[in-house]
Amino acid sequence: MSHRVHPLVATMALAFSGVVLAQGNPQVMDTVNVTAKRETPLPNSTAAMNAVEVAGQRAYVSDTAQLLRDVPGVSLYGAGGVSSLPAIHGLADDRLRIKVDGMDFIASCPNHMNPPLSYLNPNSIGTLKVYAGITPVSVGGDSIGGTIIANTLAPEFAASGQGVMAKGEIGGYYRSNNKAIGVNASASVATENFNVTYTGGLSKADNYTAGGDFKNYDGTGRAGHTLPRDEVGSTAYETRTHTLGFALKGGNHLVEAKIGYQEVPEQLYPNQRMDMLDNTQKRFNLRYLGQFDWGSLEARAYQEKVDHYMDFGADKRFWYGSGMPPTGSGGMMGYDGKGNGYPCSPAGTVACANGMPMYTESKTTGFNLRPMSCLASRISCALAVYIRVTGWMTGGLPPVAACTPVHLTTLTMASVIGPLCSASGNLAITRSG
Ligand SMILES: [Cu+2]
Repeated sequence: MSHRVHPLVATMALAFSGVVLAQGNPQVMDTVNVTAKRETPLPNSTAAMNAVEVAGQRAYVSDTAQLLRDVPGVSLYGAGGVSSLPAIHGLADDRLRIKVDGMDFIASCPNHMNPPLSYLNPNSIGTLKVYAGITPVSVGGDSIGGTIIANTLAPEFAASGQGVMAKGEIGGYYRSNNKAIGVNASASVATENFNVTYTGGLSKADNYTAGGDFKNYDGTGRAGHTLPRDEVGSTAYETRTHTLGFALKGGNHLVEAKIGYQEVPEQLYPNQRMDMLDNTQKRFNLRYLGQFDWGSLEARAYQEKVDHYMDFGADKRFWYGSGMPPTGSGGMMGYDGKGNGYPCSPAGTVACANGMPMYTESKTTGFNLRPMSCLASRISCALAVYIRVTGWMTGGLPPVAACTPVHLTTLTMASVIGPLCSASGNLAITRSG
């Protein structure tokens, strides 16, 4: 014989039994800790990549900016083979702040052929962060479109008792379309307190080939130089990038020095009537990072020097001018009616212009200081000073040749204080003449 107990009856029985039990033996609960992640008041980065995530793309990426192509809100202007220009929500160039190892670079070339990310080899990337839109003051602010923070690999030190640690890596790739070949290598030797690291990469490529003919002519503007109708002219490039770093660690103090050297003998631009025929960047970056009872202090001093030369490359017309041979190049239709320029004389006139060479020298010197208090982790105070000297420009065409060399000195002082201090300031002084 079985009895069914109504659920309401069972509930009331349990409730009253609890009252009786509680009256007899008072229960004292253990301490209950409730934890939750504190909301970050500052905007988080839209995307962040580390060396491991980047490693999988090194085999087919020659252009560091291409690593950002899948980041929401980021698009890339395809320019030279290794100099894509990132745009965040449609804003690019000087509307973005791009920091490389804490250094603020801008393109020295007036055509922005050498953007900051082009100075990094993809295999040297340690971390890559994108702030699309609002940028936290902790990374400097001062950008309308957003900020890109690229850092090379952080120095590694041997574990206690490990002795000397040595590691290295070598890689390479080959792409058949444009005969692109690249090699990269890194090596480091470290003790518990000292690290020396080299990273480098070489890449070289010819013009790439389209899926089929996309034009109905073979000429390039240079007599005797033609291109197949499926070959995209002015897409070849060659780069050589080297970075040597030293780091010294003692207790809570770290001192780093990094020396960078990049040479680009050639990078041609299919979207510009101009090509980069030589670009050399030398940079030196000295950093101190210390941890104290009150927080941390980061100080940095750096200098970048760029020598830039651009002119019409091999796949573009070199002789221009409205006159007819022998003193003119042949005008728009060329001396032969096929658009080819005539090597006329005397050069440097309206009727006969031999290319349009432009040289730019620039030197950027920067200092920044960033104390961070651990007592109020939302406060980040930074003081940065940038001094920029941009050199001179000369050219072959009369309008440019007539320009006097341009010297530009820019002094920027920026002080940034976090949201709790609710104040920020930026002072920029530009002098040209
Ligand atoms: Cu240029």
